[in-house]
Amino acid sequence: MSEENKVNGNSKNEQLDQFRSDERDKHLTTNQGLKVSEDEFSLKAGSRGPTLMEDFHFREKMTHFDHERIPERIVHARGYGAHGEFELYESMQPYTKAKFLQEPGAKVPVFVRFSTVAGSKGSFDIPRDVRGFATKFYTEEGNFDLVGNNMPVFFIQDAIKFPDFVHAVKPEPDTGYPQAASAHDTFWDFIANNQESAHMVMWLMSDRAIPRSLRMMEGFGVHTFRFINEEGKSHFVKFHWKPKLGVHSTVWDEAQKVNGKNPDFNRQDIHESIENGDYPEWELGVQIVPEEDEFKFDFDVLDPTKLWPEEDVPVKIIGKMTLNRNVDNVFAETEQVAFHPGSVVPGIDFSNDPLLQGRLFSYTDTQLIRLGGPNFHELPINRPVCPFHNNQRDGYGRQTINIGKASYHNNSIAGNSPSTATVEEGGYEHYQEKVEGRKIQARSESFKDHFSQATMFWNSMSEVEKAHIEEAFSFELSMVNDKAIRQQVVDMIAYIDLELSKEVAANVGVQEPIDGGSDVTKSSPALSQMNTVHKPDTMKIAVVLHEGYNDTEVQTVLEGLKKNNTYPTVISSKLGRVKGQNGLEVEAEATFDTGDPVLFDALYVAGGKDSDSDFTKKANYMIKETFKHFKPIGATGEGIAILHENDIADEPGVVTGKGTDDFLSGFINAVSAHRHWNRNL
Ligand code: HDE
Repeated sequence: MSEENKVNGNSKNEQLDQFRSDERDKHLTTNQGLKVSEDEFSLKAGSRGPTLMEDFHFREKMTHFDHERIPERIVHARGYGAHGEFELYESMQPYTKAKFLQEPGAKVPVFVRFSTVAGSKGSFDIPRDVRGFATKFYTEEGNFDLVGNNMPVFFIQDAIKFPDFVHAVKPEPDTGYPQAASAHDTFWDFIANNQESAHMVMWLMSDRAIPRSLRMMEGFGVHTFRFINEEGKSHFVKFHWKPKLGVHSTVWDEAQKVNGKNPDFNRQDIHESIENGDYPEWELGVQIVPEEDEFKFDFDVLDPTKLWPEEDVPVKIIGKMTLNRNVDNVFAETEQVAFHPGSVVPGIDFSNDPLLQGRLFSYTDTQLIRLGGPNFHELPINRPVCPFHNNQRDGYGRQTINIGKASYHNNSIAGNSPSTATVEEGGYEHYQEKVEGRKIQARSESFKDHFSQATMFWNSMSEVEKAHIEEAFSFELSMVNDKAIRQQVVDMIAYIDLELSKEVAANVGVQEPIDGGSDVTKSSPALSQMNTVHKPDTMKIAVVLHEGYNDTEVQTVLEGLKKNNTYPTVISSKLGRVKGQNGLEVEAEATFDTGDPVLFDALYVAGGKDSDSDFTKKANYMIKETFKHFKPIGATGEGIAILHENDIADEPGVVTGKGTDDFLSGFINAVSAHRHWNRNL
């Protein structure tokens, strides 16, 4: 185990250590422990003869290799995992008896897996898609899994429709494409014919679907859960993760290019930030509604296509999660981790949200096929840090060696153990909700308004965000071949906002809708990304220079950028040392070929006296792309002349000057702002 893995005295980390294996400085052996003397040549009858069956090492090695893959997750296949801890700020004792939510300052280990939803495991990182945000809290009372997304609502209201929805978004069955994209006929056909999706589709068309970083997105439990306190009283609760760096996105043109230039952009970004010690942090928030207030809203709290506006039900911040350790082995940890919304601890319970209810079945079922049997809870990443005992036995891959004869309850030969625990002893008791009703397959009347919150979302967007949503609808529908589907979707958008639907109609070659319109005027400012946190921290800055740059200016800027916790990368025509006019040497870590501007948050052009036309041409490309994606640009020295060729020096977020403190603070301010939307493009 590496030294840094030992540091934080984290109980999950200590447990995982028993399973870690360091192969360095060891002899190569078979799985039976036999030392191997030859690993390059199979056993043959003569050096030019046939391979012999007797070569047990070859057979074992090849057989194991042949079985290295397991089925990828049907959804959320492409994931990134990391370890960390959750620390409580404020006791939730009035609302829940969950032990890890009692003592301010108490910490529990966590494992988080982020994911895209539709794409397969080898797809790219920034499709237009929902992101999974699943957290396993390893508490002393057992594992609590908060299996959420980066959007607070969902496409459907009832779990029975999930297979249909997923079939529609996945590559079309007769062609096998498109990969990791909703921009195709079956997805939009599903949307138009299942209009409960209206609200979620607005989120999917918004900037939230193309996050700049996994570290810069919110997380939501989506469903209404329950908190149960010591007295047995229930409150409805919704969970939120709020990123300390704020919520930031890419723009669509940029995202598409990033996917080609670096398909691992998001995973590399978070991996590196953890390695650098810039640990990603989120605060945990809860919205709490007393059970008596269940019917006080103009929507049903059980409906997963509805959110609770933060202005109506404030988000109480109760703790912080820090991700501070990358996995040692992606397969063993990120791939084999098994989440389940039904993994709860005393004090947390479910609501009757029909989507949640169905999920409570699906997650165990899916692990049985994916992880090959019922013992996946014994895999190191899935084990709780508290003891677990029951009468479940045997099955594929069983690791526990249960001793004794009794594997049934009740028994007398083992003194009726393992014994059930009373509530006082920490036994889980389901909340005794009173339920009455006929068995029926129907949508509740209270679930029938599909458009009000979709309109509220639209009303809450800034002009820029609205423009992005319109562009996203136009892009996606332009990829739909069947004109009738395009028309149907546009007709549906009309019930969210008539103007929006008209604009989209004009862009995608269908009739303007006749019916539609909405009288919803409500908005929720908390939904707009414009109102988020802005910091320069961990922003990636491309620093473009050539031989003969101004040493003093470049040095001041590079040092200043680092001091402000940004990550500068020097880019030049070729890798290696680049000399300034007075002899300073800086290392170019990327070339124009590998350091594409879409991979950076901002650009600083220093140029250089000895630059040639090829350098200027490429620096100009960097400027144009960065400008087009609304990102900050700074220039000093010869860089200013290159900038002037583009006629953008007076545009917002473009900073020029000498490489002094003034320039630096102007540039850092521009970097903090992240995007400068009011440019003349
Ligand atoms: Fe999932 N979902 N889901 N889901 N989900 C899975 O479980 C399912 C839903 C979410 O990183 C699967 O282990 C149904 C909502 C995340 O390992 C599967 C329904 C939300 C992850 C499954 C939903 C989620 C999954 C596939 C509709 C946000 C990745 C692999 C009723 C609250 C977890 C697996 C990870 C994964 C079923 C809807 C979040 C098939 C039936 C709503 C973050 O069991």
